[in-house]
Amino acid sequence: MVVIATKFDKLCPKISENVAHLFKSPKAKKAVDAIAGFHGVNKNQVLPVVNYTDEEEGLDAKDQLALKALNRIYQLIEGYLTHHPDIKFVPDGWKDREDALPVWKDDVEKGNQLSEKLTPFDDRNLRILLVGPVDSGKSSFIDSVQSALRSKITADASIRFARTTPENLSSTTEKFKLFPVDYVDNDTGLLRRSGIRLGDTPGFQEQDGIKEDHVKFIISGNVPDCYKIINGIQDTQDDFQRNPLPGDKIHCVCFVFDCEKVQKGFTESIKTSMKRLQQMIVEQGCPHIVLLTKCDKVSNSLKTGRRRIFDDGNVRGCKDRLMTEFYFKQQQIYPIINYDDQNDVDKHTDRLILAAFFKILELGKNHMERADGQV
Ligand SMILES: Nc1nc2c(ncn2[C@@H]2O[C@H](COP(=O)(O)OP(=O)(O)OP(=O)(O)O)[C@@H](O)[C@H]2O)c(=O)[nH]1
Ligand SMILES: [Mg+2]
Repeated sequence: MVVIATKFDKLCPKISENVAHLFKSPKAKKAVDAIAGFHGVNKNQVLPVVNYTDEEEGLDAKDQLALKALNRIYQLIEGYLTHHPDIKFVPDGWKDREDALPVWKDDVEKGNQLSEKLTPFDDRNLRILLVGPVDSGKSSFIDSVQSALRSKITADASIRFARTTPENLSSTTEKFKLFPVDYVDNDTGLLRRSGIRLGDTPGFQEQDGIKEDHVKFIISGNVPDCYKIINGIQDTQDDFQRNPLPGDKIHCVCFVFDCEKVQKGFTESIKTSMKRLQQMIVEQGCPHIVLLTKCDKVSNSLKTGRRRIFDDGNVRGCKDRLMTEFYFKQQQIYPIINYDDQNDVDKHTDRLILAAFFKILELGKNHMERADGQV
């Protein structure tokens, strides 16, 4: 442990002229002793600094103290690691994910890439399901994928209305609804319908609403399109598909979590539901990924730009929390920002959304082929 002790210029104003004054000052020495005593650490673990506040230029004395503190921290870590050779630091690869995002230099290249990824599904039905807590951005993701594919803002799935009660939210989506995925045909420039369907569901809420069993019925293909599930699903109901066809089943599930809520922490009931859901999906052998939405809400730099999302400390913190709380793997987590109230699509938002969407297609296709006995 170290203690960073700030505002030493208040005890020793001459420090700005020469940092050596600090080490001669009896007042500063007394303060270091008191801080060390208070925290029960050695005096050399108390690191005096003077922070930059409103200066426009760098000051040697402040720089020296900050670097001295950093150097001391480095020495302590190095010493600790020498005595604990079993601890190894392996880069976790999160930052490298930025380089793995899809790239294109112009609209033609983007169109070629989309055709390459989507034409294999022109005559194959692929069903993708979005699940997660209420208000997490499930419907917005469906719209965001459509917007990125058409290079035009689309809002078919999400419903715009101001929520009046931020606590105890009820889902705005009430039905299980399949949205066909369209993309621009490279030859004709017209919209082309793929066999991909994005399935929207109501969000998990504190009370009532969708439950894990309902999702299980949907994954198994028992629930027809546009089924109102906010009131529950009974296998005795007329439209319940008792003998679903293979094409009615779900091929990939996307868990959707909102960064802001991850940061605040979920209630026990949502945590339990998400864990049960995850367990059930694994038991069903259905692949899944995690969409971490609303990254713009936890980061000032992401509010205005979408670059370097993998460098953002708050987004990383949310990703880490999902990994420790739900045991998701890092590779399964895709940070995104949905199109919310933008007038137009932009390349950096598209790249994040399409990275997640392409992964979903890959997982879904593999699952479909395994189910068909092709591999
Ligand atoms: N800033 C920001 N807002 C978002 C993002 N994604 C969704 N939203 C907003 O969050 C709210 C909820 O989004 P929805 O897509 O309706 O969420 P949902 O999960 O479908 O909600 P339910 O169907 O009610 O469970 C809407 O007001 C969206 O505009 C995002 O990435 N960033
Ligand atoms: Mg919704």
